This record gives sequence, structure tokens and C-alpha cells, in this order.
Amino acid sequence: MSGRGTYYVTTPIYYVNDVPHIGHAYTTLACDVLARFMRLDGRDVHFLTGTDEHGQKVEKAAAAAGLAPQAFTDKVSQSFRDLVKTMNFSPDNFIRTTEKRHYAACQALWEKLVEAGDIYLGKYAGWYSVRDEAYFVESETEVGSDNKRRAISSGAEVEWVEEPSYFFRLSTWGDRLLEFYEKNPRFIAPESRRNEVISFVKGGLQDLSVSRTSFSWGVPVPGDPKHIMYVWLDALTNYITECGYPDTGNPLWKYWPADLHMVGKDIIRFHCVFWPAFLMSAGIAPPQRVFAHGWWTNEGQKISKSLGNVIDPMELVDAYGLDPVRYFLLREVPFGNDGDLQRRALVGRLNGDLANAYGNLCQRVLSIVAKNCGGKVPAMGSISEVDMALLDRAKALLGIVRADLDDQAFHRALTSIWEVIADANRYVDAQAPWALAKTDPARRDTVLWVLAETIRRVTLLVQPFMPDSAGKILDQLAVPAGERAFAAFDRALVPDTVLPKPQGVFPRFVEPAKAAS
Ligand code: ME8
Repeated sequence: MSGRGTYYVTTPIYYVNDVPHIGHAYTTLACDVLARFMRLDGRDVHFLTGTDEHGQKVEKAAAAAGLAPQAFTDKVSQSFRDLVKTMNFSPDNFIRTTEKRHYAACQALWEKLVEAGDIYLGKYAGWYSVRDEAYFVESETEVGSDNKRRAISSGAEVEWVEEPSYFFRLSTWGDRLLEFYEKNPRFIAPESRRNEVISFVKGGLQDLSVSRTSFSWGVPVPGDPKHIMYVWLDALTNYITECGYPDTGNPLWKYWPADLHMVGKDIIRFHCVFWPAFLMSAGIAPPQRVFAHGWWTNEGQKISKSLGNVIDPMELVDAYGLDPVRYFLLREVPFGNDGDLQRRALVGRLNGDLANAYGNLCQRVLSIVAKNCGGKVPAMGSISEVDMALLDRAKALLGIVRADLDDQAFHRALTSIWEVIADANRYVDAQAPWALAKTDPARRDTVLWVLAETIRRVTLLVQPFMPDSAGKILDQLAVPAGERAFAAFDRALVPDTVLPKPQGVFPRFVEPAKAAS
């Protein structure tokens, strides 16, 4: 699929006030699967993740840890880089907002906004939530029974802030934003989020405070360093810092505008309202798409530090294995919806979809081949209608998965792949190759070839989701490294190729307590 150009996909950059949790792993996983898929599909991919290191929230967390902000962010940022390794993510770069080049990009963007006449000096008097790093009008807050005022959307406490501040004339951007959404129907997904953003903008926008003077951990405003930039203006800029901004001659500038910013549903307003307005004001093209995914709960409960039920992705991987966790997170819940993480469901998928369906198919076919066909890819004789039906279904998968991933419908892509796995399992049962050994060895070989070939196609498409496991299965089919990209999808296994000894790839999960007894 070369010739389809570049593909730039980004995760939000994560606050370093705390260590990574399942929400971070989920967002980056979705991007990782897209990046891997697009690379295999011949696209020139740039996949960016990183950490958001400025602002009051991080400054407070550093103080609580008794560390200077830079030392603190160095430490916590590392735990996000460790997560990249644990989860086998494949970013092309990991950006930090404390990098020098990022300061330069933020200040250059600021100057463009000033030149456009969209920045003025005023005074902010209103509510601010440090946890959300967001401003709220009073009607977006409520006072609880404990007499504390909180943001209704997030439940985070707000505090009254009154300080000199630069403002961005967001109030003048409403019509231009609505026109932009109208002309670019794919800009916000899923549809429910698009409607939410449109009605927010139609409700009228207020000018946005874009600098703070009451603390200092951030990027100084050019020409007025008492002010530091609002952390969201700073953070959003990371996406263009990476491409070399303001140097649009930088070789990485070819990736802008980004194909996709993946975000959680809580940060859609920043990405779909503020960000395109900043960019259009500065004369820069907005990104092509923002997808807002849902939130996980833990066994039915909202995840929160105070409830002590934060899910550590590393722990999940230790308990269930990396690829099963990657599979489960994207298969269990229609992407875009909220989901509940239940261990019972995870084990069900691991044993059902992975061990019984896919693992068993590979194991059955490859061990019969090893025993009966001299450990070589069997000879393909004449192909019957049933053989062709299975081969055709496997062949059609690439187009189906490509279309699903264009819509970020990971669950649909996986469902389609697993339907072919189920077809292949039914075909094994119906054709019973073990029974053909004596009566019709040529037919047995053909059946086994059809199955091995189906496993090859399916596994090529499983690679982005479960890279290690798919790699092991392709090794067992002796598919050369150079034939694992989708350009080789329509080639076929070559009879007589020597195969390594088969080995199970998806063991059944047995509860540790039961395993010990
Ligand atoms: O928002 N389930 O960073 P962050 C799923 N620095 N996703 C969840 C989740 C859950 N239970 N909890 C959180 C920021 N998330 C900013 C981004 S980008 C220019 C700046 C997701 O570390 C959440 O939706 O607070 C968000 O997308 C991501 O974790 C990071 O949040």
C-alpha cells in the first residue's frame, strides 16, 4: 500500500504528577496498534507519545515529593518510558515539554497569536481546577455537602483565582470553528462527541485565559516573563514541536497536519475547540481527526486514588501476559464507549478467544503438519469450493480491517478476524485431516495447506495487536521477515518450505490458587 503517504498519530502527553495507570496504557495501545498497522500497510508513520511536565498540578506534586520540579519530572517521566517497554509500544519519539525545542515552539506560536491580534492583556477572576488544569464558569461548578466547590464535569475541586492574565480571543472563533466542523465531518469522533463539541461551541465561547502569574513552572510568555503560558497551550503545542515548528522546513514537518490525535473523552474540548482555534489563528492547518475514547472502570467502580483501585498496567501484564492484555483491552469494549475491566471477562477472552480458538487452531494444524508432512509446508493439490470459500474469507480480511481501523473500530476489526478463525476451526472439524492420512493423503495435504495459509493471513493481521505472539506463529510458518508486511498479504505459503517444530503460543490461564492445589 505504498503511495498512500504519511501517517502521524499522537497520544495525549501524560501529566507526570503520578505514575502511569490503565488509562494511559489504553490510549497509547490504541495508537500503537494503528502505528503498527499503518507501517505494515506501507505508510510512512510517525507515532508520538510523551509527558506533559509543566503547570500547577505537577509543581504541587513535586513539592509534595520534596523535589525540585525538574528532578521530579525526570523521575516520573521515566516511569512512562518504562511503560512503553512493558507494553511493547513502538513510538518513534517520546517528547517532554521541558525540552528546549518545545519552549521555542510555544513561544513562536504565542508570537503568531499576538501578530494575529488574538492575544490581549487583562485580568482573570474566576474558578480554576488544578486537577483538571482548567477554568470554569460558576454554572459549571457546584458546592458539595462538605461546602467545597467542585467542577461538575470531573468532580475536581476548584479554587478562586484572580490575577493578571493574557487572554486568547476565543469568543471570536465560534463561527469559524463551526464552519470547520461542518466542512470536516471526520474531525471529531465518535459522533456523540462531535455533537457534544458542536453544541458547546454553539452555546457561545468566552475568551480564554492563556497565562498565569501565581506560579512559575512553565514556559515564559515572550517579552513578559512574569507570565507563564497556560499549561494546555503549552501542552497542545507538543504536537507541532515534534514536527520542527516554527521551522516548517524541518524534514518532520511533512507529517503535519496530524492524521489522528487520540485522546480520552475528558480532554476533547481542549483538542477540538482550543487547539484548532490556536492553529487557525496562527495560520497552521488543524489536525485531521481527534478520536475520544471512553473510560475504564474497575469491576464496576470508578477508578480513583482515594478508592485505592487504580489499575497498574504492569501488574495486569505480570498476571495475564502482555499480548492477552493488549487483545482484551481492544476487543472487550466497542472503542469509544466506556468499559468495565473485569478480570473474569479477561480470563474468559484469554482462554476462549486466544487459547481455545486461535491458539488451538495453530497448534492442531501445525502439529499434524509436523507429524504427517515431514515438518514441511504441505503440497497444495486441487482446491475445492469449500477450500476456496475459506481462502477467500481470509483474503477479504485485509480490506475489512483496513476500513475498520480507519474508523478506529478496533473491536470490529478483531471480531472479523476471529470470525475467520472460527470458520477455520469448523473447516478443520469438517475436513478431519487426521482421518484423511490413510484414505487420501493428497487431499489431507491440500486441507492442511489451506489451513496453514489461512493462519498466515490471519496472523499477518494480528501482528499490530499482538506483535510477539503473531511473530512466533509466523516463525512457525517460516514466513520470512521480509514477507510480513501487507505487500506480501496476497502471496502464499510455498509447499516444501521447512518448518520449525511447533510450540503453543497461547497457554490457558489457570487461577494461581487452583494451579497450586
Ligand atoms: O489529560 N480510562 O493527561 P492525563 C481510560 N496532560 N482513560 C483514562 C482513564 C480511565 N479510567 N483515566 C484517564 C492529560 N484516562 C493532559 C493531556 S495532551 C496535549 C495533554 C486518560 O495524564 C484520559 O482520558 O491526565 C487522558 O486521555 C489520558 O488518560 C491522560 O490523562
